[in-house]
Amino acid sequence: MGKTLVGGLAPWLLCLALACDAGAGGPEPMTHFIHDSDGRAMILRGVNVMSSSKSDPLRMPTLEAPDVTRMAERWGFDFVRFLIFWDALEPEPGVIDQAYLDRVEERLDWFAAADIAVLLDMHQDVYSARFCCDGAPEWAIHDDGLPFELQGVWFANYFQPAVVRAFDNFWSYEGEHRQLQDHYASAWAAVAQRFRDHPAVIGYDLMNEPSPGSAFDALELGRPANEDGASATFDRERLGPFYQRVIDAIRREDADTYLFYEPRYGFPGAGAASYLPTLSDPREGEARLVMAPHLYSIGLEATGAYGPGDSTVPDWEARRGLESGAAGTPVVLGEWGLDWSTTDADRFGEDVVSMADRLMAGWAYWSYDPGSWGFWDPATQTETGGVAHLVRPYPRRVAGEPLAFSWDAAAGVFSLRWRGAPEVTAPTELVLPARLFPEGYDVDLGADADAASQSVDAARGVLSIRLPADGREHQLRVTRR
Ligand code: IDC
Repeated sequence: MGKTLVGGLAPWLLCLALACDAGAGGPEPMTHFIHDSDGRAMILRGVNVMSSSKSDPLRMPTLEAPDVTRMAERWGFDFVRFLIFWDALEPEPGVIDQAYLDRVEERLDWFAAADIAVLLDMHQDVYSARFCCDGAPEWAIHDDGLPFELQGVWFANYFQPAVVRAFDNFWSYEGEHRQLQDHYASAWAAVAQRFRDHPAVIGYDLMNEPSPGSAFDALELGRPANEDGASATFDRERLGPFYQRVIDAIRREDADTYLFYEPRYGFPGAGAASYLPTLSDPREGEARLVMAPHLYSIGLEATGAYGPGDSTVPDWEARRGLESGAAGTPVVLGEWGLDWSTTDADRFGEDVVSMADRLMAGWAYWSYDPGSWGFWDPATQTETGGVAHLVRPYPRRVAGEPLAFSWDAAAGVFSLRWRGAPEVTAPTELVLPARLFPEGYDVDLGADADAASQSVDAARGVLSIRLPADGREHQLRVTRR
């Protein structure tokens, strides 16, 4: 055990010590997965639901039950990252609004009925609604009276003095506002107490894009990793201990739900290093911690073009691959997204989805909201260009250990390799969205053909394959007719 851990850490530490390029050596696919109650590895693919809830007085998304069916049946999704907000949850210190959780639960029931797994995401943008966006309740803002001037681009507000100070006060657990983190952790514990047995809920995303406040290093991108820098100090001394406090508080209520944590807000989303310390899961048995980073190309966002030299995706793949390997966690990309009307949107979209397949990582696209970032653009009354990339075959459940999978859209070929597990008897399930296979498909299971039994859920486009449970390696190919 000790040896494996050191073995896993060594290349990562070496890389930090040598400040080597994250791309050196080539990324490795994941070897850790989330498992369902049948012991199958879960590859989660879906959407964020939804930005519209940020500005809704009841903090609910503009989503109806038929949307949920559509997600599963039309797009082939089995995963939703559902936004919840501290200000709705704990409107007064120590008072949990159970009516808010009732509204959340109503939506969770829709997802459960569609067999969509839900990650509850405690969302914040720019600390709080007071400063433009969403997150903390009014009583949890301590900005020491510093100025705030609303900026045109939402994320520029992160650098306003009042916002920076509000974050600094939140992070300073040894300072006079330590009750902020205690409240935050207790609010999470209340969510866990309420939803630990809900069949849709797979995980809790502890905080959306935790911003380092005054520790934000604006010049970090492009520099080699620096263990002594402000970002590393923030990750080690602020963010890591904060996550650990929240993890411990949730685990007092809920031993089993997966806990998802994000690198700090800023350049890790574009491929820079995270310096988070290894977190510990106090549950009995295997840890259930998941790294849930975001991915956005700064170049694409800032200039509307994805330059040929943009190394966001390979940098991100290498960093997150090494970090998750060292931490022993699966990776689920909690957010990635783009405006599909921008130049080179197709190239970026394809780079991300094929990278995620290589890593065998899950993802939640940002977002299900209508518009040019989403699936349906009301302005043009058409599906966006994103649909061609987002609707894609994947193995939603694997009876054993996934070894590799890929989709060749031009050839119409999906391939999967996995190693069976003697104790897992439930079937492997592939999502093969009907729109990609208008004339159907052929399944080639090679040597396993005779032993396999297959069944299809046509409404959902899910093919289930049952093989005798053993520890052998299997391989299949699905070919479009
Ligand atoms: C964006 C919404 C946008 C809204 C803004 C602020 O798309 O309509 O004005 O939030 O509330 C993130 C955030 C996520 C952002 C998203 C896209 O987690 O909340 O949504 N994004 O900008 N981080 C990077 C990008």
